[in-house]
Amino acid sequence: MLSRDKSLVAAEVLARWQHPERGLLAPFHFIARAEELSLIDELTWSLFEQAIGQFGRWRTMGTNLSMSINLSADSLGTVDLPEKIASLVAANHIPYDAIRLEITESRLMKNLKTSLDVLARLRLKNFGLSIDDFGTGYSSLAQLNSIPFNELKVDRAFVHGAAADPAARAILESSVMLARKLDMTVVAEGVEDQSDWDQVEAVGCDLVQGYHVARPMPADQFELWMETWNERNIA
Ligand code: G
Ligand code: MN
Repeated sequence: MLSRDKSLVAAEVLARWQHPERGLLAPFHFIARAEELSLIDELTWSLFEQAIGQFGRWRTMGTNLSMSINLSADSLGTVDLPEKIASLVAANHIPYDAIRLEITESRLMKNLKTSLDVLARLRLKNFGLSIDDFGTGYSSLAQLNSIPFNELKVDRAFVHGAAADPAARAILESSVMLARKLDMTVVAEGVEDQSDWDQVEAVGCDLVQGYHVARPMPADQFELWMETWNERNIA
């Protein structure tokens, strides 16, 4: 994720499955199934351990990057989740506010009641909370206001191509306005080209993410990319 001056603010952890026959699979192909089979907690936790460990090593190298990690709404029923995440993060010497937890809007709204307590306790510990794929989940204003999110990520359906699509642009603009009123940071997902970049800049998004910035890449490659990004882009 980049800020408007193109400085690197955060990186999102993206799950991939190296399948022996089907090649490299994106989350679309396995997350919903893992949720159905109640395997999602195990998968998420394995990702957390790998990602937080890696992030701890990057922080020791001196970066003050944040890390965004996707959390399934299904996991928010686990009462000891805030303590579990907190001890992993603390063990790696990472401040809680350098971690942003992303929860998909549509799945969250289905079991909001049971999730609220866990979300509130995560936020009290100072973890960042992001509402992901915003615009696809029909949250009401009252619901949004009842959850302590501090970041809203507009779904790429309303970002990529928005310059030429008045309906998408209307949703993008209203999402930015809403986030402002609720005092949340706004992230535009799916910025794939310069025209998307210009559009999200014009409507006032705070942060930008997408193929135009970088394609998803393995951690060792990202380490090199990160080292040179600021040098290449900030005069
Ligand atoms: O639901 P969530 O926003 O966490 O989805 C992230 C997924 O979106 C990742 O698997 C990633 O590969 C994909 N992605 C990231 N940036 C872009 C982009 O600019 N365009 C498209 N089409 N997909 C993207
Ligand atoms: Mn996400």
